[in-house]
Amino acid sequence: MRKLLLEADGLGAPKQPGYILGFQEMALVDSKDPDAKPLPIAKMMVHHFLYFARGRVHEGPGSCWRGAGFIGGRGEEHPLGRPQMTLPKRSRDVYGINNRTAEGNAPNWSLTAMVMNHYKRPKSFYVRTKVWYTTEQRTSILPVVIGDCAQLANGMSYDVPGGGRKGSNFVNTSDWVAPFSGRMLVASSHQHGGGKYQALDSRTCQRRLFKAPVYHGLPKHPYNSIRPILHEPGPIGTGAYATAQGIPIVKGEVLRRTAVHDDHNLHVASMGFWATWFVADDSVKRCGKMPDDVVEINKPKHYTARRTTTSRSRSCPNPRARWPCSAAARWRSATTSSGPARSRPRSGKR
Ligand SMILES: [Cu+2]
Repeated sequence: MRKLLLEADGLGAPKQPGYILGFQEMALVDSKDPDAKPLPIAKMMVHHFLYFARGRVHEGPGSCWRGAGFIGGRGEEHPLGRPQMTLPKRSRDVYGINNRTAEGNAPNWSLTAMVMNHYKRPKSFYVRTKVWYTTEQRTSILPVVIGDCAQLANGMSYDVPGGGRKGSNFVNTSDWVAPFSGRMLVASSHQHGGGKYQALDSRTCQRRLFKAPVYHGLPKHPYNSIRPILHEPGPIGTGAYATAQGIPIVKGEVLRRTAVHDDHNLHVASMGFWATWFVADDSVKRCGKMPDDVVEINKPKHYTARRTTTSRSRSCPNPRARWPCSAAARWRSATTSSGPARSRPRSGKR
């Protein structure tokens, strides 16, 4: 894992203050040629990229990552390097993330990159980031990470102990109280291997906002087939949604996130949080009408609904043995026993 400074010099990060309208690409490449082909994920696997513009204005309250200037990221659920945390084109004419300091300058960015090298030799590379950007005026988007902020010290991760009967679930949940009134424009669920789905509900309005599936790769997908296995294969997609109208959320409204994981097997460093984009709006009504323009934006073409495992401890006498013994054995069996592609995700039992 590396943390890199991207200076606001027009090369690392934008030189002019302005608005980030979305991220088109976050890719690993071999050269500075703008058309260089991204390195294959089977060779360089991106675990995550996280971009920050520390010190920028209009961060907005209520995020687990407040003060960090979070502006965007790519997880394993974006194997193609298109992070999807973006808006439909017409909304880019209206909204953007304010990329300027209180003094009116463009802030430096930083990039936290975790990449796994499968070239089996030391390898240098570039991270190519393409953003939609404007120096025109926009209404500020407030990126808010909704999770259990107590997990922040552990990088937002927690272990799922496993050991339950087949099909059993481990549920991690937390409540978030909206510190302002606004409209939620984007909501992107983040989970790792072992995740089944993550829900986001309004307790105040007694309604479900999203139930985000976890999409797994087919057996031949690089996540399942690359060796050596460096960690449990993650999803190739997770439920992510965008709406230009936005979901009305009033100040004080309580949202509950519910991350559901498989509890039959051990899952080290599981995650469950929502990366959201809001715009502040005091005109929203309590439990106002839900938008009718919600679209799902990160659903892969081919996937399986759930990784299935046949043996949890084939080569490990102690099923609770830590990685890599039991885990590697399970993943080996998992990669050979995934089911066929389904048209609809199957959700776990609660
Ligand atoms: Cu993660």
